[in-house]
Amino acid sequence: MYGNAYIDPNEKSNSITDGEDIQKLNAFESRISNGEKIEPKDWMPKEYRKQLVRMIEQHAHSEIIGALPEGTWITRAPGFRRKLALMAKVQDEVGHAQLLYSAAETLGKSREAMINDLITGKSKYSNVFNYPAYTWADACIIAWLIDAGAIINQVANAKGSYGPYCRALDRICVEESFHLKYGHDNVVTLATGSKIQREMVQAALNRWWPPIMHFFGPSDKISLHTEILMKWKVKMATNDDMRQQFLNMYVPKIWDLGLTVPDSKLMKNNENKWEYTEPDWDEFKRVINGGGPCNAERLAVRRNAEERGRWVRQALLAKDSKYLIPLA
Ligand code: FAQ
Repeated sequence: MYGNAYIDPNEKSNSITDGEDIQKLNAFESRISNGEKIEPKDWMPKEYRKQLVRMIEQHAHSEIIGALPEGTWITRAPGFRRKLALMAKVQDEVGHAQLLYSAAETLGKSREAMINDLITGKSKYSNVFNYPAYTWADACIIAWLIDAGAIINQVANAKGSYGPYCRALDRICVEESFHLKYGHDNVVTLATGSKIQREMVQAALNRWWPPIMHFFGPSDKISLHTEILMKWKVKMATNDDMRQQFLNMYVPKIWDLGLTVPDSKLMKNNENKWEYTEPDWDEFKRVINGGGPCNAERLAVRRNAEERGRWVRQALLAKDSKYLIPLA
């Protein structure tokens, strides 16, 4: 049903386009520079397929794992309206994972293989979801600023070259824009509330700032994949450009609320660029490789869900299932 077979990510190659048919490669690259979309059955270099599977799969994992820190606040959200809104948001995030797993499947890797790579710790997912949401304010900062970062990334990449990923991102961005408004409304409520509420939201912002700075990926100087992904229009902005865009859009909004950013070096320079303390990339590497405060807990939840849901998947796949037609 889908495109060619999945390419082994461990395969060794000297150059990323080694062994490719040069005419096909040129035609592929000129389609991309003309702004055409590449579709699952179209010819594509192995490396393009491999990079897309890696990136879309990590994105899908980030959405289902990303549902967990906020999910723990559904029962404790202040007031019925906020519970309903949070429940809808968390449900949306899981839905985004479904869209993204489907997009990745078009490249030939099965959903079972992806889930298996997640729960065995082989695949990565976004650094930010390996931190705890201690208070309601943490859940609000996630919904405002993490969603804001995600939108910056996704709006850019939705204009990229791979059709199924771009179409999934278009839909995701629409839903994320509601999340952003919901998160902003919650943060405004806390920042304009009592002294305790203001302190609580400031403390949450202080906790989340370093992971948010990491969220856009390592600086361009040390990023591994940016060059080829930009060339093939999978990524439409570099990690540093996305970080700058986020700072441009959200630092003024944070300051407007009377909150402070926990970085004494943060300022705009003469070239209208933000300067900031270089994020701690050792901490980033530790967290994305399984050593963050919540990695083990997050994967344990997914493993448990996988085991408990096995009978449902088996029942759905059983050939001789008899369906009961419910009485009216
Ligand atoms: N976390 O060479 P680069 C969301 C890894 S969705 C973990 O620069 P690249 C919705 C990277 O994979 C959030 N790992 O990589 C939501 C690579 O490792 P590898 C997710 C990271 O691909 C909101 C290595 O570092 N969004 O939040 C991270 O060119 C609220 C080298 O890095 C996406 O996935 C990171 N932050 O650029 C849900 C968007 N950054 O694979 C619930 C799609 C880098 O070689 C609540 N992805 N790494 O072992 C992308 O745009 C890109 O993959 C980047 C990284 C920009 C994330």
